[in-house]
Amino acid sequence: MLETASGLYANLGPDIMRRLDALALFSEDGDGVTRRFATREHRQAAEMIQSWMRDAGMTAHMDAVGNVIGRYEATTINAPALLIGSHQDTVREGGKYDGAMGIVTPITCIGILNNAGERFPFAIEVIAFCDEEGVRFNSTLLGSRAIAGSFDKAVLTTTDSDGKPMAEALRKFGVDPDGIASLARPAAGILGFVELHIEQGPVLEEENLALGVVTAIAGGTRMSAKITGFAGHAGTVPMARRNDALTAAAEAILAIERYCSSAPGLVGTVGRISAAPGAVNVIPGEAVFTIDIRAGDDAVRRQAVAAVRAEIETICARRGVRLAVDVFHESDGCQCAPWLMDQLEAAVIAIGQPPKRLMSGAGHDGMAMARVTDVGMLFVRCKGGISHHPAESITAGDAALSAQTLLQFIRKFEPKNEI
Ligand code: HGY
Ligand code: MN
Ligand code: MN
Repeated sequence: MLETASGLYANLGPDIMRRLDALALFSEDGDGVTRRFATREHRQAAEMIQSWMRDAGMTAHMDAVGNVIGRYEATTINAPALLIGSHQDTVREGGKYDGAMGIVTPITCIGILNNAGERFPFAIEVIAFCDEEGVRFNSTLLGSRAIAGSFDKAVLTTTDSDGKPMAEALRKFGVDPDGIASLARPAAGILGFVELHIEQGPVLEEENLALGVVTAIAGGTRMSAKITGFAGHAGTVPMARRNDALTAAAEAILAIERYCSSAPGLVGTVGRISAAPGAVNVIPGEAVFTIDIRAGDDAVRRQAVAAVRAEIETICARRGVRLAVDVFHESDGCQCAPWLMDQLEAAVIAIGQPPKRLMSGAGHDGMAMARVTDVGMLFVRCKGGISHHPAESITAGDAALSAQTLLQFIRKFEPKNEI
């Protein structure tokens, strides 16, 4: 790849877009991209990522949880590493860029550094995390938690929708879950973690900006609510005598929407619901739905979770149905490290883009990585702020700008403490 007088690399944007298109082919059927943890598609994507890493001058391997890790050596051996990465899994029928952008771009950047023979006093590791979305087993951040030393081995017994336990799925996938405990990285060998990600919101586009430096990642709570009523005949049970689990769930969902509209920065979503027995002429005896509540302020989120639970309890008691709530994920918000924000922002300015700081409403692997190292994030504009949808879209021009920023950041990177 050529560096022109203007400092731009010919084909940088199109090269990144081509790789993102290639990765998107590893998808289950349906619209958009569906690549779940420990599946054939995960394996195929991981192999392609490893081959790109090797082409870029890195050593590459898959670890015991299914992360792919590429290492670009420093000028000396055993130097500490700057970690850069994002996740290779997707939501169901998601887009091509959520996660993948933050894997493909750093690999492409390292290919450029390698071609130019540039090495640094620190190593660079690109990590393609195995599962950030938590689609298959409901537990998120699996890959980053393993590396940060907070992987809870109890999740290995959780099952997917086919009843397969995670440990068994991992063995079938070809990795050894007994090795996960030893993936935890000592903080001493890590200089920081940086993630490039699409914004997944409308702020940058509305302000006509390509790039933004993330200040903090909002925390989130995920719950499953099960309402048990009494199934019955849709034609014979009078309306006043029903214990309909689904109408109770409907009222609960509206209460969640109402409460979560009451504070700035607070959001609540019911993304999945099922009713049983599930027939046109049977009053639902059971309704199960998920609740996702997030806020930039952890105290606001905790208060919302408590208030929403209390309100649903009241609704269920009035309607004569039973409620059971299971909190299956809870993550506090995470502040990005000021020194990494400053260096990312300096890189944005150096490539001629205006500085902008914003917070992330979406969750990211940095939330887990913050336990072991300082975290920084760079957002790139996406069309209409659309994400978790097949219509997710970015431009090749913005991809090139984000890669140039990352290159600039790496070249000027100053660890917080002397190596
Ligand atoms: O759901 C999230 O915030 C992220 O996209 N995993
Ligand atoms: Mn996502
Ligand atoms: Mn993501």
